Amino acid sequence: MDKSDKIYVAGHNGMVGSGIVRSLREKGYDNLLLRAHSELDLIDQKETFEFFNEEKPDYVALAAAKVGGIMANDTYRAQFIYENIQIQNNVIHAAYENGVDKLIFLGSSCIYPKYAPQPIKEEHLLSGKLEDTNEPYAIAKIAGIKTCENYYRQYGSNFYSVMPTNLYGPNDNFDLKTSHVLPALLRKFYEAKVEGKDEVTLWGTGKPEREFMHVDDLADAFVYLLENVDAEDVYEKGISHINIGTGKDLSINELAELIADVVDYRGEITHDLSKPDGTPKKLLDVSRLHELGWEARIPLREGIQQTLEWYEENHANSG
Ligand code: GFB
Repeated sequence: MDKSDKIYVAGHNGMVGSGIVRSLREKGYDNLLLRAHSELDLIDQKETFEFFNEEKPDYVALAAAKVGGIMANDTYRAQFIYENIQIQNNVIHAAYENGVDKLIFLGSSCIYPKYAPQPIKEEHLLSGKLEDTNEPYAIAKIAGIKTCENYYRQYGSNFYSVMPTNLYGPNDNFDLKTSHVLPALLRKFYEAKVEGKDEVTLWGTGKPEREFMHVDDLADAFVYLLENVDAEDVYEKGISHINIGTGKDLSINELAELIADVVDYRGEITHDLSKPDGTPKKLLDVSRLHELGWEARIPLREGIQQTLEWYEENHANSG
């Protein structure tokens, strides 16, 4: 790869896309192609094809997607399946038609069966039933993995997918109805501390276990793979994608205690059992990623502290 290669980061205003942009810039890539949602609607096939035809990017980071936490996934089910399939189909096919050198598609660990063996290996894809709350999103992401794989198998396209674990960090969604658990708890504990409340309520039992990775780690892994790993390195090993995670997980109750400690909240923690738990556990097996030469670096406590500081600077006073 050349530092002046034209790299299109689809979804650059989101948490993942903005992390990838920061990482690419830090590493000296200075020809980034970026379009806000208001300038280019990737759900629109004609607009997307015209954009690729005009711009002819060399590389594509496909981080544009409709995402959200457990309740957003369960509520906006039609939008999650339609918008995600539409975006990825348009971008992947346009990349193929315009001879893109490499495309990496981002998914999520919810693609695996609800009761997959732990830690979850890439080979466990499509070996059992999915978790119902995020089935539409998971089906869309599985379709994206298979689209990349089969464009490689039929056309030889250098396209493949990476599946990050639950991510957090700057530019995350802190809306309590639609966010993931980590930003939601960070906000809840922060507000309880500032407003002197003596109770914070978690959704569900708090028993499910999750693995959390800071977006800067994910972005570093992504650029490492973009620079060093091709589609044939993935598919020739008999897998369709690469897991990206830290290899460590904890329960939601443990996460809540950790965030309470970072925020210095000393009140009570209660549970709203009318809310779903989702998958009981999803810890990724990251041995393939380690074999490829990359490991996560940011410890969870440090990442939460940094995200809290970002939240205080960017959101805390803006309501
Ligand atoms: O992060 P989260 O929304 O999504 O929830 P998933 C993880 C766990 O935290 C669930 C519990 O057991 C929630 O019930 N939880 C406790 C909370 N308190 C809260 C809260 O205040 N807000 C939220 N959001 N959760 C998503 C998938 O699953 O993970 C997506 O739906 C995607 O498709 C994403 O894969 C990474 O980890 O359960």
